[in-house]
Amino acid sequence: ANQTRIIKIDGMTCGGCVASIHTATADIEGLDTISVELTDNQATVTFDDQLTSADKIAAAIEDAGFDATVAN
Ligand code: 9UX
Repeated sequence: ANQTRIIKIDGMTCGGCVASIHTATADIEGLDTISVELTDNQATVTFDDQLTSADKIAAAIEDAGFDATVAN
């Protein structure tokens, strides 16, 4: 099924960080959309839960150097 989740992200300070997160998540199979909200310190993601998970997406953001926590 498709899910929408919010991932809280610490460590984003400029648009370059937003771009880094887009790059870090671009190849995740099953991730449909990611909206990185810099001033809210979060990203809203939609994905197919048969192919990926909020935890996997958060792990990719962590690998890019940010602190990412699934919020809901
Ligand atoms: Mo901006 Mo972010 O100079 O990883 S790119 S702070």
